[in-house]
Amino acid sequence: MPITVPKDYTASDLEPEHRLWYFREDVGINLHHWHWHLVYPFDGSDAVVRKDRRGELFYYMHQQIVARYNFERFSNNLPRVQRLNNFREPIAEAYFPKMDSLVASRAWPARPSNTRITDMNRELDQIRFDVNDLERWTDRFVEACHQGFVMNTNGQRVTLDERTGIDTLGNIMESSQLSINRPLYGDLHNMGHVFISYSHDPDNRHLESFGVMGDSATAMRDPVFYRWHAYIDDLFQEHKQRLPQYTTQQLDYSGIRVTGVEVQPKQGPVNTLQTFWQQSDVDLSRGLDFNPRGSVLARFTHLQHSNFEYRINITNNTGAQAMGTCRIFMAPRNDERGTPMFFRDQRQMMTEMDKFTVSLNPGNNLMRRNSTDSTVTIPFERTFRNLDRNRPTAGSQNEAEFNFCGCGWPQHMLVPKGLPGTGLPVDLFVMVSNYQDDRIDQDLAGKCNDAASFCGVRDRKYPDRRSMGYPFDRLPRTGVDSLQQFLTPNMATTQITIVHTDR
Ligand SMILES: [Cu+2]
Repeated sequence: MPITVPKDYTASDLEPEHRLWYFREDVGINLHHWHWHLVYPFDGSDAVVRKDRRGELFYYMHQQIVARYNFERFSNNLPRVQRLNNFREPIAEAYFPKMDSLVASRAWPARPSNTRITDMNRELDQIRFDVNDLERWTDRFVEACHQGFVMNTNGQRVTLDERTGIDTLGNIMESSQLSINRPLYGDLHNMGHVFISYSHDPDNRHLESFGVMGDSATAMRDPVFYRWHAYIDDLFQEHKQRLPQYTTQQLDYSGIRVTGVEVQPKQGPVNTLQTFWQQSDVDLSRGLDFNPRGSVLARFTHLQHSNFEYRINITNNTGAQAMGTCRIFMAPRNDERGTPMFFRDQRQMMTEMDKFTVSLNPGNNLMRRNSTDSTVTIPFERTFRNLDRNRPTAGSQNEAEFNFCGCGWPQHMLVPKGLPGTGLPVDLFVMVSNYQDDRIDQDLAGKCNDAASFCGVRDRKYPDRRSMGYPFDRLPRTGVDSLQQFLTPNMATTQITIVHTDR
């Protein structure tokens, strides 16, 4: 007998933020986030923490979460998420997790509307920080971005260059033990989580533990997670905005033209994606600490979409075989007021859908790619796999690889929810970049790399030499105000719609 997780168990429709319950409380999304922080810990043995571009991946994976969340907000007639940029202001958004009434083995404290974060002094947890600290760390971070360098612990300047600057800043921001100067730059992102998670009991007088924001397995359930990360992302943009803009020469791939792109769902009209609700049963017995052991099935409702295929026409006029990297993104076409978005805004909502290598014959090529092959996602069965089945020996390399394979955006959340009726208007974007500038030569045999865009590859280099989020990670060249104006011949866009059926 499965335990049914009701659709509306944490709030009612009196709370507008509750419209996004299906995203925030999605078990798969939370599993992805937990796995990500598990395989990219911020402290521990150096061999585990010091992974290729891990600071940059911290920035990029969370930037993409905020982009996707904003997408979903537009699907629910809500405006973009507001940055939590004033630590002295009460937090309007409340969250009452209620997980104890389902399966969690401890009570997760709630945060009522308009709670403020205050100076923290929890003797037992040995946590003592002031709100001032967050403000000081913010200022130092922004100062580094504006000056273009950070100061290491020997008082030497380290330039924030185009290639490694974002990685340095990612490790400072989180912060990880790789931070170049923890005494100076502090621990902004993590402590923000901690401040919010103890906002109901900052000095432990009520003997209450931390709320959901204090654990990577549960943090994404809380609306404030996205306000916090919108703020973190905005700070990274202080650096990104100062990098040289990509020139048309850098963006283009001479001789390669993308002449058309469309999406064809399994059923239904071309260029229309369908979303709907689905009920699934998963075994949650691994998360429970009571006896007897055995299956504990939970039946929950989640977003789903019908699978589809990208069809991309590419002309190769180089006269020889050519290799390229196909990069697919999408973003809402209009803002929350219904007016077409400026490129500056739209680029930050560009949601990565897929990225793969293509081999192009001279002349015309039709590339077909299934949505289930996306390099940001892992299959539904992997997200909800049984962790006891085929589990390698504890502590072995194989076990580490097994754990790593659980990292990846859940396939059922690849397509943002649509709007009913005429649907949500979306710009689909495709680019074929020059493989010579993208390639990383390495052996990936036996490695999980199907969600490499968000998770990298364990103990290997990030399998794309470009900046993460390329070509949308920087401000556009002068004169570019719209996506159309941004395009070089090796790029194309198509207007598609996402239609949601509320059943
Ligand atoms: Cu995170």
